[in-house]
Amino acid sequence: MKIPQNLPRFSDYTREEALRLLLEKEYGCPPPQPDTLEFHVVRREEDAFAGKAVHATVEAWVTFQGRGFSFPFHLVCPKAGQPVPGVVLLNFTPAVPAPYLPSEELCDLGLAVASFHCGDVSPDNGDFTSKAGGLFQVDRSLPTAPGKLALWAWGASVVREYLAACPEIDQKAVAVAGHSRLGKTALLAGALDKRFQFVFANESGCSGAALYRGKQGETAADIQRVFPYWFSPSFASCTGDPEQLPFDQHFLLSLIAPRKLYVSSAAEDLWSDPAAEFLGCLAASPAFEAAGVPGLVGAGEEPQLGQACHQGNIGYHLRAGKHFLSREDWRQFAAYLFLHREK
Ligand code: GTR
Repeated sequence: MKIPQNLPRFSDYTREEALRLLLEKEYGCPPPQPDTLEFHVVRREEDAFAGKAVHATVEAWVTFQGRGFSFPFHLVCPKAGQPVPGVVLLNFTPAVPAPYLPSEELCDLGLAVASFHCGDVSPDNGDFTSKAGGLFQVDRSLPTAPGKLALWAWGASVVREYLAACPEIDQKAVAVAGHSRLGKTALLAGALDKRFQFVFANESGCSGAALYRGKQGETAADIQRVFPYWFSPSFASCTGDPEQLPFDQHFLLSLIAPRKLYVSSAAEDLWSDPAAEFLGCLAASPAFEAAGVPGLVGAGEEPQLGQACHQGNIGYHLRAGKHFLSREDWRQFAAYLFLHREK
């Protein structure tokens, strides 16, 4: 298991060029700035989760060119008496708590989590006429139109905007997090929005942290065939032979430098391919080093089961088990965040 020889070099591009390449060929161009953005707290529970936290339900109202749209999100913030790190979690359900969102445990870890259901920003299917797709009049006849990952990443930035005005949040320690398709989205949101100082991508696999070249399990052709709407229409012309791609996924990871990136894999998640996710981190490390910070540190050439590499600006762990955003993943990520949080 080695970094493929013919990997395109991120250092051949400026950051802007590399980002443009990924947007034009893979994810599509993100929506423009809306005309107005307002937040309305529609419910506030002062003593949530055994009285440990405040749980606010917020509606984000967005207008663009005379059209309007809103989506709900939740902020569960531990009562810490001082600012706490914040995490914007893209989730598969609006529920709080939820299987990937163990709210009480996350409060105990000292994290405030703002979560939203990706489907409330744009449904996870080929519909681009409702919600954010309708607001921005997404035209999928254009090759670089945004796919769903780009629309959901936009939603994460809207929620980040809300956190920016919250005194209970440590503004120097705000993460974007997601699992699987939403782990891919978290990486894209982190690449696009530098206000996320941490990016946590759990089992993001194909089109996430995993390199396309040499990847086992899901391939670029597989994902494009089943989920064409996650990507720009132009992506269809790129997925034939991964060896011919002008980029690979270490470009996406490199765009997060010099901030903090955390990638996690599960040993039995062969569809995502832990080795390919790990190699993505190794291949992105030079971009972090070029930015003056360490990339993945202390990892060796292969991921080790149970090992967690927390020292560098790329963190990584491989846990036992299947495709799931588990408590163990959250604990590792929280440990990484507190280790690297600026004092
Ligand atoms: C699968 C897809 C993966 C991953 C996963 C998920 O069907 O092939 O790339 O995104 O869905 O999001 O749960």
